[in-house]
Amino acid sequence: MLKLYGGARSRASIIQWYLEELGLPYEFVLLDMQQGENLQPAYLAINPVGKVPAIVDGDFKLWESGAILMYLRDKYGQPPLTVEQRAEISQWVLFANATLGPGVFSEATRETQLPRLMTVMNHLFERQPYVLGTEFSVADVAVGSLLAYIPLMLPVDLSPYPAVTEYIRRMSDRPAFQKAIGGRK
Ligand SMILES: N[C@@H](CCC(=O)N[C@@H](CS)C(=O)NCC(=O)O)C(=O)O
Repeated sequence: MLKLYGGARSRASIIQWYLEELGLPYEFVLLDMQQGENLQPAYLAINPVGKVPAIVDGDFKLWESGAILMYLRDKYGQPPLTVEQRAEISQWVLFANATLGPGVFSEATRETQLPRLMTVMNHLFERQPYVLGTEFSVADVAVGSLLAYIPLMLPVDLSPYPAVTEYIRRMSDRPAFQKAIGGRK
């Protein structure tokens, strides 16, 4: 069975959300990060960087949440993607991890980046319910998880961006989201 390695309140929840959406059986291996279990040789053999999440699927090991999401989509998602569809999903997954997350969660950049990024996302969700249009996809897991973490983790007011707030509510209502992330802080 596929193993997902994570810590309590870690980015492993993002992967867990998608595994739940896919309906795949998996084992969540909870590492005691407080005790540095992620830096012990047994886990460093899976991810030499010592960060979570990571997965082991048969003999295959993979780390970095964006890469894991794309792998799961490619291996277990339906229908198969064209090169262009896959590139567009990669765009959003990379945007979430390299632009949205660092821009909003870093205090140094939040003041300038949050309004800029939320304005773009608000316009997008005024036009369509999901990141790619009318269908939920792994791009929503990547982008939606980070957006949902904003009100859970940051003292910021999202009321100027009602379409983003409504999108977060839509994502949070999904049973798979509830199971993996819920409303926890
Ligand atoms: N870019 C990585 C970030 C991974 C990351 O920073 N994970 C944190 C937990 S959310 C971690 O493992 N921290 C432990 C440490 O840095 O030792 C990803 O998206 O997978």
